[in-house]
Amino acid sequence: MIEQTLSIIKPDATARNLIGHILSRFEEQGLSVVAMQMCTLSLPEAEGFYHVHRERPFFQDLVAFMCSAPVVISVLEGEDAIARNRTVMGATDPAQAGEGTIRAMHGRSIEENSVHGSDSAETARFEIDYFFARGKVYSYDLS
Ligand code: IDP
Ligand code: MG
Repeated sequence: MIEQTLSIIKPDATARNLIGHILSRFEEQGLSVVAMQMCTLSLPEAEGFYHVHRERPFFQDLVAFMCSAPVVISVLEGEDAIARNRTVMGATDPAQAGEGTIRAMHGRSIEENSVHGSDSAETARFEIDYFFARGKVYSYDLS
């Protein structure tokens, strides 16, 4: 099924000049960029985005990290885009991520792991709507 998912290139990756390389990985794996913005998140924006994690011990560190440098936020579209993006990203902890995944190649730690990707259809809808007005998302394959 053709789906859309939300991707974030995190501050550790933008700071190391990896935007183009990471976008290339998505495109090589059949994911198309259909909306994009670069910005530095505010603390309230990052807290709202990660609200499902608000009780976790790393929450404050995570939001501070996400606001520490610019991020590139994009909507990716393709066949099974949500699961496909998670496969291309690799496991949360770069030390556990499969060879050739973005996190294995570039992640610095379980927190500074270079990319975010939605984990379900419901999350993808919330996350896309969080950053993009619906009329601003181009679509190759969805009506
Ligand atoms: P995911 O990004 O692979 O979906 P989640 O469990 O949803 O992983 O966690 C969201 C983000 O929180 C991770 O990508 C990572 O940046 C950070 N994180 C997750 N677990 C830890 C941890 O144990 N310590 C510090 N940061 C963590
Ligand atoms: Mg997650």
